[in-house]
Amino acid sequence: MSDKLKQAVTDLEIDDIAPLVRQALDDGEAPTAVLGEMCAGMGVVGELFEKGEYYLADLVLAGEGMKEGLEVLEPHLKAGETGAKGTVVLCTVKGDIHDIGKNLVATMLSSSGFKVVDLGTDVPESAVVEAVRANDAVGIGLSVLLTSMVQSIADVVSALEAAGLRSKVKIAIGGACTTQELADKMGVDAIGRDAVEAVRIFESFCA
Ligand code: B1M
Repeated sequence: MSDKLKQAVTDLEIDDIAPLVRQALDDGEAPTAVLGEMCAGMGVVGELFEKGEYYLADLVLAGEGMKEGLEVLEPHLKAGETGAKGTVVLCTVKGDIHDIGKNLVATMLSSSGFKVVDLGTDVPESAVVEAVRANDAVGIGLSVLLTSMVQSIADVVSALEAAGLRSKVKIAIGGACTTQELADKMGVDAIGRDAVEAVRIFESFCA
């Protein structure tokens, strides 16, 4: 596979991203491989931002490009949508508005047979509890990218405990700032490093 797509994301060649995704799919590349290439480009964008070579406006641009690419990719990833495996409540935690990774996890879970209740971004713990109750969810996926917002994970756990729901639902976290150590500290059940691993985790929760 060429790394044209990764390069286009890295170089913020936003208008090239969706056409390159289309071309890769036409060339017979697996949708998950195309996705991996886009994510790799986004990783480099993050590194350049950290080094001070890219600015916030560049992150916004990269985010827009990813969304355009994903619009082309998502119908191909969603082929197996049924909802039969159970319901997962998914969101980005309170204080955090990053949603590209969460949206990918939602797509992969749906395509693997889960019903996904996506609450969006910057979601308070009360909304998570309400959604778990209303949808009889088997799992919760929390996306967390900002180190400053990890306390929001503990807030969800505490709110579930207070509502008497903690033992009925498994929680997985994921996103740039999450680690196994953090998962242990916050009292959640698993950490998913990418969208494919997230699917494996929720499948294991249902087994
Ligand atoms: Co922000 N940002 N950002 N940002 N941003 C990061 C996260 C950062 C690491 C960049 C950096 O400094 N290197 C840094 C956080 C540092 C930290 O706290 N450790 C950062 C910062 C500081 C900020 C702001 C504070 C900047 C500012 O305002 N000064 C601000 C915060 C706003 C807020 O949330 N309150 C901010 C804003 C933004 C934009 C809005 C401009 C934009 C987001 C656009 C959007 O999401 N709609 C943005 C972007 C694009 C990024 C980076 C560059 C890319 C994130 C991304 O989309 N990656 C990011 C750098 C990085 O992550 N290396 C960065 C691609 C995506 C596919 O990967 O989200 O990791 P990811 O998801 C993966 C896995 O992590 C996993 O699966 C996904 C698919 O494989 N996964 C899960 C994710 N969620 C999961 C949930 C699960 C399981 C797996 O549940 C079970």
